[in-house]
Amino acid sequence: MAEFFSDIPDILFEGRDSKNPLSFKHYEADAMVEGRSMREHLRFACAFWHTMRNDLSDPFGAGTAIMPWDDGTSSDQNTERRINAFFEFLDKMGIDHYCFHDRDVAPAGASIDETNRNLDRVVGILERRQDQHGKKLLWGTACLFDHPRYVHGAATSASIDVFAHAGGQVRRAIDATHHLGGSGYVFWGGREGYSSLINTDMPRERENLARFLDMAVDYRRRIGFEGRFYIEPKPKEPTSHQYDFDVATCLDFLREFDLVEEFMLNIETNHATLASHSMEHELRSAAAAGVLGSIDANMGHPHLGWDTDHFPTDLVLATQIMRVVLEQGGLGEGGLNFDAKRRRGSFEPVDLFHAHIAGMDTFARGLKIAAAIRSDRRLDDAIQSRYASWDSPLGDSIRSGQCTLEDLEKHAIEVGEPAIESGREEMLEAMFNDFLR
Ligand code: XLS
Ligand code: NI
Ligand code: NI
Repeated sequence: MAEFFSDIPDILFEGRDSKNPLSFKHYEADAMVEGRSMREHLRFACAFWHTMRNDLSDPFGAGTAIMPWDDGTSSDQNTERRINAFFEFLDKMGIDHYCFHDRDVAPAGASIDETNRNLDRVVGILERRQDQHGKKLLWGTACLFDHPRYVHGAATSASIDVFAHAGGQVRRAIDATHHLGGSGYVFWGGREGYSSLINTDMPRERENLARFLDMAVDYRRRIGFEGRFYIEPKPKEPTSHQYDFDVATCLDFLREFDLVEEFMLNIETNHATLASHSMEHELRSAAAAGVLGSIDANMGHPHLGWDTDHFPTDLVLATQIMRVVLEQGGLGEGGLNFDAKRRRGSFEPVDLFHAHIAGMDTFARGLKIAAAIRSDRRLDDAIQSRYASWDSPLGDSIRSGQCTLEDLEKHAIEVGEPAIESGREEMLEAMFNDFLR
């Protein structure tokens, strides 16, 4: 029963010639691409914190979002109404998955006991709504950055008491995720980094973070939670340096502390750009190490240097992302979570629909284009032929560790000055562009 968005129709696929803004032009959930439905490839998820809790305030002004279902209180009724509005939204959008932080869905209480009771109650509501609406939890997480006690971090706080609070909170957030059948649980560093090195014992904080994650792995095992654990890299903001800086830094950390078997990565586009990487770089780095698990689909603004969480509407970007995802055979239990918010000026409820439609259609189109690029093969062949000299006996001996520097010298004398070939960068970029239609 439509209650909160009664003036908005179900969003349906109408095809690329439709002029109806409240329809999909490209996302056709059951259409097949490379032998799988778009729904399965894309596994879209909606972020409760942005879609239901973000009032669109910014450091310079108050919230603008019109949310008739939300009276701004932490009452039980309001908490439940928000959840009801959310599931109605998911239904109308045809989005199958969602993600939340513990504190987005359930308010903190005056004591740990009361906070836990609030969360338990809400988990019961979420469970019923999931069943009624046929929705799934992609991942849950704990908000370890909002409360003032986490001002200096949570698992990397200078205070062992804060560390303990964070541990208890993560325990309950994993319980909630487990209870709701979540397919993953995310650790985003929040304030796990430093504001300044003048007061920071960096090695100790990194070690503490590793021990914290160890305990989470141990807990997961004991309760039998089989969902994936993800780390979400981010280089900075709100800290000036975050320990999960980027994919390479996370991999180094996970390997150093012997955690690499236990974690995959949830990679966010705007975090990649904050780290001065392209999203494709981050995805390829993770995929090569077998840890590309899930994606926070958003994008930054080219002129702004912070995590603006724009909805992803860049077709080139979506195509690059889906090309990597297709190459690794999909995201498995992961998905594309719109960790994205509307602009402050897009404050009407209908803008939530426009924003998600824009993101979903962009990715559907990116998926189709990426599949076309793959079946055409010219771009893949260009890379393969560029490295063709490595498919040789010398290449085999280098890869197998047999080859010595003397062998290389002998080979160099034999072949003489190598013939160097053009990289054809612009030709290939033009070829890529030809697919964007
Ligand atoms: C913040 C992060 C956050 C995580 C979940 O920048 O993207 O939203 O995805 O805690
Ligand atoms: Ni995120
Ligand atoms: Ni982010």
